[in-house]
Amino acid sequence: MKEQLADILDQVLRRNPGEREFHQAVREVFESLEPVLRKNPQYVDAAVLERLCEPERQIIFRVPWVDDEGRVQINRGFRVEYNSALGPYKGGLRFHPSVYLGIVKFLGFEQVFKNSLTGMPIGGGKGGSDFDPRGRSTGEVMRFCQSFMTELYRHLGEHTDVPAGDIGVGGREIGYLFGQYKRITNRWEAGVLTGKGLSWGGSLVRTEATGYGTVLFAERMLATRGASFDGRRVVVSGAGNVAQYAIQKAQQLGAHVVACSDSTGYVLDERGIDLPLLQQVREAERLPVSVYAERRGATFVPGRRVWEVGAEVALPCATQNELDEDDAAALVRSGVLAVSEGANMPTTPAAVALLTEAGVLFAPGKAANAGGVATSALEMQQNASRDAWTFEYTEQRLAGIMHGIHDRCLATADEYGAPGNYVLGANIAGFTKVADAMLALGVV
Ligand code: NDP
Ligand code: 2IT
Repeated sequence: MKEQLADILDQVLRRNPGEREFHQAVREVFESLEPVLRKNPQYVDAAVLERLCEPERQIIFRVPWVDDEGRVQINRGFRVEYNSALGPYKGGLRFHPSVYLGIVKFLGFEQVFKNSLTGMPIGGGKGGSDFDPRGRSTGEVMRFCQSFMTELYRHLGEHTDVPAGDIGVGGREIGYLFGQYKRITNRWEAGVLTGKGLSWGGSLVRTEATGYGTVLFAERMLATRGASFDGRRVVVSGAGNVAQYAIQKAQQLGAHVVACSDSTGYVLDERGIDLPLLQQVREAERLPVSVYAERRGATFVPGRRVWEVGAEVALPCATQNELDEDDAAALVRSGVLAVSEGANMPTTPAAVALLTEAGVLFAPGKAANAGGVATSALEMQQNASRDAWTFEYTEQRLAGIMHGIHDRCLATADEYGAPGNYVLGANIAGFTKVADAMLALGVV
């Protein structure tokens, strides 16, 4: 079985040259699957793995737009419709200069397993563009979003493919994308995008859901060792959507959140992060975290990673491969108890190994950050029934889903003889549901 897995992985690497992040994501899942394939040879016979490594559809398109100086700009747009065995393609759009096919495929691959873990009827997809929204005016962002949707709309639909936000795509961008979709199709089709504003079809708690879910997962994980967030020193990376609401929920649970970051460096604020000020700086004014530090009288450390300050709970909420072996070693030296991934694949494989060997509780992103997409599915549910739920009810649903994912990961890890291994539990539990659906649907 090991050899068969190695052969399939080899094929994946050969067929997708240069897509480093995609290779990493596939390799990480494959490392968990040997016991499940041994027990279920039908998955091997039906080439489920080979099919899972080939997206159902990959769309790449030109996005032309005109900047404020009247110059024509060209970006590249992507949508990888990865797997629809469990439901319509579902997953975010990322606007960041580092976006290329390998990033979108890694995110789409992860999304398939994550969405399966939520227990909701959603398949996996991901998209985005190498457009860099930083330094662009609101008018430029709007024209870019309109051009992007002018091509993408024909591939979308509430029963077909339902995008949402990711890095560089928040409420503002979803508004422009939704507006253009509505204009082109002449349909007020709320279920075609999630993360919408509350007055035009959005769901309460969607904005908070990813960060909240990451902390709720970590809370449940800490409880398995009789521990909690109360009084703990917490460090968060990133300062965007996921980071902000991870900070908020951790603070609600009594944690002392002392640091966060962005691509320019990190802020150390021993008095505890002042979230309203951080949101004023990052959301309202779209400025770097150094401005927060200046206004707050906190320390800003340029060009370094936040992990060096040490923490009892670490929440990586920025981007892929942002916590490496050295960072993990620094965290272990500082006595870290748990790491819960708010971002997608933020911890390098060597860092995961080091944390696991040191006995640190480790929650992989496809389980810990699933609260965002799960609440997107709740938004779709409200849209389909033309209903709007309360904050309390929606948050209760989110908590139930996160606890369910946690417990399923743990039970699956136990079943396969790896107690406490959330990586193995998440990969196998996520895989099994999709694999069974793919078998049932025939060779498609
Ligand atoms: P935002 O755009 O709101 O924030 C991203 C944050 O990460 C910013 O602080 C940004 O800093 C920082 N960042 C981005 N790229 C880099 C980089 N290459 N190096 C260092 N810092 C970087 O995005 P989100 O908060 O929505 O997303 C954060 C992570 O969470 C991503 O991995 C995303 O895939 C994942 N995620 C998001 C979900 C959601 O619902 N939004 C759901 C599940 C996962 P700067 O502004 O300086 O670039
Ligand atoms: O990575 C993710 O799960 C997201 N960016 C959210 C996807 C969604 O459809 O809400």
